[in-house]
Amino acid sequence: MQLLSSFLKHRKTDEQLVELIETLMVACKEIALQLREGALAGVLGTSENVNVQGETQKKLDIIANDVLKKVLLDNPLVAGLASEEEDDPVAGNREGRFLVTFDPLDGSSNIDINVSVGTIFSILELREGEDPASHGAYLQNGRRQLASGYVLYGPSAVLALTTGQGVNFFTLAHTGDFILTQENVQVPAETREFAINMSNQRFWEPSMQSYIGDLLKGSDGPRGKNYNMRWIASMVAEVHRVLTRGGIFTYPWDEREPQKPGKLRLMYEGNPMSLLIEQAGGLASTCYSPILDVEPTEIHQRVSIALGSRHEVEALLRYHTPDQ
Ligand code: AHM
Ligand code: MG
Repeated sequence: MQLLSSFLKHRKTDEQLVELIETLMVACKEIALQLREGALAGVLGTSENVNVQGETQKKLDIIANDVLKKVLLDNPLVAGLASEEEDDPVAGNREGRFLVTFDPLDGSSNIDINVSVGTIFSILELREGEDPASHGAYLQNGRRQLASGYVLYGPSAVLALTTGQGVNFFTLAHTGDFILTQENVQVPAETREFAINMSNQRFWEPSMQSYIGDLLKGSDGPRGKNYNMRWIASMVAEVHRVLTRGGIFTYPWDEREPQKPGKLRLMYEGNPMSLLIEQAGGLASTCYSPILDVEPTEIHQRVSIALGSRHEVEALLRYHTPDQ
């Protein structure tokens, strides 16, 4: 039985990074407890607030954000943080070394129906001379992430973590420890499973229409196999499925908001998930180029996402190249 911290120390992970990850897990354990109590703790339902994305915040969005903020800002290693639920970055310790971006409770439309949600996080290093209260400090490309991961709050709470040396799963035990339960996770290269919100079909680009159209043709179509579809509306749960048994998950650009390339956010959804997927041997793309190569221009910027099993994402990319 291997605990999270001893596993990381054995791998000679930077000690300060280990300390920061442990701090993040203190917050995630608290969030897991609040979620478990649900209606008993009076935490379900909607608040009066609207976040920077124009979305009405759930009570638990705010609770999870406050827990993460408080726990992180108490750690002197944290120079600053940026959250889906905060308009602007929040500065931490003057001597701090790390920046943390996070979606405190992803998939929160699922809270009231008791379906899986999760916390997504990304860890960056503060660059010399940058101000952790400024947006610019966080605008680093995804390949600069020191670590990323999520905690899925499902039937069990599971941490998927990468520090750039592969991906490992840790399960939250009743003792309060995260214990290694799967080492060196690999996304199978082939799949027969896709995940997309089909109700948006009429708004997609023609290339996405043809790709999904061909999947739906099954074994008689050009892809030559029958596909199954899943949609949980909780990216953490979808990515966990993809990491566990393969698949492709996509939330593409659609024509309703041409200025916003997709629904999901780059800095605390696209980048951390893409690092996990690449570290597990899969691919993560905007449908045109790797997500991790996108140069961010805004903390809350959106990105079109297609990630998962290598051969399936490669097939999707062929539909999006100009000569197809
Ligand atoms: P959120 O961060 O506001 O929860 O939104 C992100 C979620 C993802 O978890 C999920 O993949 C997607 O939104 C679901 O969108 P839709 O409502 O179109 O099904
Ligand atoms: Mg989210």
